[in-house]
Amino acid sequence: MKRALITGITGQDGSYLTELLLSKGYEVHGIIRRSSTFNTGRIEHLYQDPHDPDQRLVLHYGDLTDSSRLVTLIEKVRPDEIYHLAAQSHVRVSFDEPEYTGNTTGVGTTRLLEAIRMVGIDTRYYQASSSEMFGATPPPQSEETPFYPRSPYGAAKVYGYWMARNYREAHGMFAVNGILFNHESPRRGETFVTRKIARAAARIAQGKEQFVYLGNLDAVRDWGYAPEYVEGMWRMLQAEQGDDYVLATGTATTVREWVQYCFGAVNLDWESHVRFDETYLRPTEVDALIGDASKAEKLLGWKAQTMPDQLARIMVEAEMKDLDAAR
Ligand code: NAP
Ligand code: F7E
Repeated sequence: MKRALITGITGQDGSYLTELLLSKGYEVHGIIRRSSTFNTGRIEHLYQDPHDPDQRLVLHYGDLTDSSRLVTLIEKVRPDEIYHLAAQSHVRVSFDEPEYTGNTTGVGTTRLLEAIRMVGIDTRYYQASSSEMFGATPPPQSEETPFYPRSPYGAAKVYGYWMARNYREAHGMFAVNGILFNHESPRRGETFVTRKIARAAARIAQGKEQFVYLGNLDAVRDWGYAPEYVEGMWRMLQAEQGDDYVLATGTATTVREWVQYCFGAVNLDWESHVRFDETYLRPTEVDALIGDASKAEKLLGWKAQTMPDQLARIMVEAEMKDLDAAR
């Protein structure tokens, strides 16, 4: 039985990846942060009693800022595959907390890579790199596009990208960079723009709120569906050698168009409900991200299936269902 270790198992991608790996027969180990309230909501449906002799999902406390814990965990679990997904992943927040973002999203990667090297296991490593690394470089963006990050988050991810590549080149590690464009789902954090808007459209349709406050409506993003992207991560680690791949839909959607899709799904006129709040502007914005995923299609047989208009509908319907269930 293959054994995987996932950092960031409680996040959007961690939860879908855990479902995928369990369905493939893996034993899955996940690192969770100690917190005073439960942070395991996204994987609650997968929880297995530690007393179950057939337990295949095991959770361990740990943190990206704690090197010695990463060493003891790698030593204990000795995974065949490591998916490094944990990060302070919010771009706007990274301007408020640049040092913390650098420490977790950037140096946290080095701590993990170094823990693997110190323990000396032969494992395959996935680095959650991001289209935010391209930043100001105009689209379309591929594996060959130069990086020009526009936030502390983007800069931290560029550092993590090069550390993963360096461990591949310097130490012969099977290390992969998945350069993923925005991917969304009903499990997306509530403060990312797609979920925020889908949630607001549903709540406004049900009379729970009247307005949603947003920043820049002109930004262009390439929004795909998260469950398809975790399949791509897995495929990257099954390849013959470690490499770097872009995953994206190749489509361009503005925030304004996303608003139109979501409000359209509940038959509302968006202009009556959307208000501007400068709090949501960023000191430096990434104007346009549109990915070219042809390498992943050619080498991994991966292609995005769900396009942004369908995705908006999926997310609004999920919000409506949750509101109905809570009644
Ligand atoms: P997410 O929902 O924000 O999840 C982040 C995960 O990291 C959570 O499990 C979080 O734990 C954990 N974490 C944060 N700080 C930590 C720390 N100091 N120690 C240990 N764990 C920590 O992110 P996501 O959307 O699933 O994305 C997964 C990865 O892909 C991230 O690295 C993100 O930067 C990257 N990425 C995402 C996208 C996207 O569009 N979603 C695109 C490109 C790259 P808690 O649950 O306790 O907060
Ligand atoms: O913003 C604009 C905002 O926060 C998208 C992360 O997963 O994807 C994500 O980063 C756009 C930006 O995602 C609001 O200015 C307008 O242009 O949903 P977001 P992001 O910054 O693209 C990348 C690939 C990652 O790697 C990151 O981890 O929407 N925008 N008004 C707003 N954004 C937010 N959050 N809230 C607003 O009210």
